[in-house]
Amino acid sequence: MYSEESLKQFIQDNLGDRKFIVVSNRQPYEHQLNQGKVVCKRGAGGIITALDPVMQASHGTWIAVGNGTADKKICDAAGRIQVPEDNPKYTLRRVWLNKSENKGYYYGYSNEALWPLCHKTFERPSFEEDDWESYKQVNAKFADAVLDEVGDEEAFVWIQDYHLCLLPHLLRERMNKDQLIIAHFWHIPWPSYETFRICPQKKEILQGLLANDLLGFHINYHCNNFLENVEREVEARINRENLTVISDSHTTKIQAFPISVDYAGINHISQTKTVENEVKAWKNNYNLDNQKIIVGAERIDYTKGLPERFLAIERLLDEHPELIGRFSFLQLGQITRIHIPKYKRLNDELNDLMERINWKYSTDDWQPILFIRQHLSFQRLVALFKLGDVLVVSSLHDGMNLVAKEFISAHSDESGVLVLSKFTGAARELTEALHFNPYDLQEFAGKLYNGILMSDKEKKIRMIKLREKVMEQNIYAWANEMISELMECAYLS
Ligand code: GDG
Repeated sequence: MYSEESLKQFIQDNLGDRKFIVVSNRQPYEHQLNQGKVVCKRGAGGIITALDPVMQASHGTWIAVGNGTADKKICDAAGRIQVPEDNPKYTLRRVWLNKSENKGYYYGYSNEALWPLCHKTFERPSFEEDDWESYKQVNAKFADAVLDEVGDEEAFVWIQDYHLCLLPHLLRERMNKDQLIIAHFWHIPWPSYETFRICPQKKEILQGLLANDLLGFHINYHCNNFLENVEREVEARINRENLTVISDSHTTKIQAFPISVDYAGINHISQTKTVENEVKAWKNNYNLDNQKIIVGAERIDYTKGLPERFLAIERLLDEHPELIGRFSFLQLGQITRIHIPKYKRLNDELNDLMERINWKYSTDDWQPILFIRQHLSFQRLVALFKLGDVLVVSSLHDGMNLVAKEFISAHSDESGVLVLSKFTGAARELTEALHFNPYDLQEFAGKLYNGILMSDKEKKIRMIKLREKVMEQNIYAWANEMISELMECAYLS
C-alpha cells in the first residue's frame, strides 16, 4: 500500500539529477498577519497533502500565487521562502498578482469562462476579451517564474489545473526539448466537443495543453472527451491504443489518474480524542441526540447541487411525514468566489429555500435544515463526517469529489451511508454507494430515505468495500502513479 513514507522513498530513489517543480494557482503555505504577528498556515486539501511530502523529499520548488496578508513581507526579492517554517525542506516561490490580474485571470477567465465551460450545469460561460488578456498575462508571469527557477538545469515540471492551460506551451517555446519534462493534472471534468467548441480560445487552450508530455484527468471519460476535441480542432495524430497525441512533432500522453485522499491520516484523526470531543460538541450544540443525521460539506458552488439537495429534503418530508423530528440535515458550506454574481445569487437562493422549508416543517424544538456557512478546522470536519449517518454528495457535475472519499476514510466504525451523485468522477470507483441523478428529485429523495433506513448489516457490508477501495487507491498512490509516468516520459525523450 502507498504511504507518505513510500512516496518519499520513491522520489529519493528515482528523481536523479532533475529538479522537481510544482506549479499551481493555490499555494501550500500562506502567511497571515495576526495581531501584529506573522503566522504561517498550511493550506488544506488533497493536492497539498500529497505534494507537500513529494516536495520535501525532492527539495524542489513550488510556484504559486502569494495571496496571504503577510506573504510579501517575509519573502526575498524574487518571492522565495523556504518551507515548512519549522524544518525547511523546499522553496516556495510566490508569484504576485495585482488586483486587475486577479480579477481577469482568476475570477474572470478561470472561473467565469473555463469553470462553467467544463462543468455541465447549464450555467453560461462568459468569455470576456479583457479576462483572456489577463489570463495570458498571468500564465506568462508563471512561465517567467518557472524559467527563472529552472535556470540551465534539467527539470520535471508538474502543473496543476485549469488556471494554467497556456503555461506548457509558453515553456516549450522558450526551453529546449530535453531540458523540461512537463506534466499537467486537470482537476475538473473535460467537456464534450459540443460544449467545448463554443470557446473562442479553444485552439490556444488545446495547443497549450498539447505541449505537455503527460496530461492527466480523473477518469477515462474525460480523457476521451479531450481526445475528441483534439481530433476535431487540431492537426494531430491520435493513437487511441496507447492514448497519445502527436502534434507539432511533440508527443503527449493522455491518461486517467483518479485522485484520492490521505486515507490513513484521516482514519487516524477520526479515532483521536480531539475528534471524539468534537463529535460530542456537534451533538450538544445542535441538539442532535436521538436522531439520524444527514451531512453535507463543500464550497458553496453551483456545480455541487445544493438547491437540489434542499429540495430533496423537502420531498423526503412531503412523502414521509413520519420522519418529522427524526432526522436533521446538517449542511456545512464554505463561501467561495463571492465576487462572481452567480455565486452571490446561489447564496441568496439557498437562504430562501432553507427558510421556506424550515418554516414548513419545523416544530417547537426541531428544524430539518441546519446550514452552517463556515470554514472548519480539519478535525471539526472529520468529526462532522463521523457524526453523519448519511453523507450526501449531489454534484451536478464534479471531476472527482474528495468529500465522498474523506467521509469513507473517517468511518472507522464501518458505518455510514454514502448517497452519491452519478455525475461525480468518484461514482465510477465507489460503486457500493447509493447512486442517483440529482436532477431527479423523486429518485434523490428515495435514496435519502433508503440511506436513513438502511440496516446496520447492509451499511457495514457496503462501507467495508468502500474503505478497502479508498485505502488502496489513496492520495499517495495517485501521486506515485503520476510521477512514475512522468519519469517514464524522461526515459523516452
Ligand atoms: C476540485 C474538483 C476534485 C471543504 N470545506 C472545508 C474543507 N473542505 C475541503 C474538503 C475537500 C476539499 O475541500 C474539496 O474537494 P472536492 O474534491 O470535494 O471539491 P473541489 O473543491 O471542487 O475540488 C473536484 C478536486 O478538485 C481534486 O482534484 O475532486 O472534482 O472540483 O478536501 O474536505 N476543509 C476544511 N474546512 C472546511 O470547512 N478544513
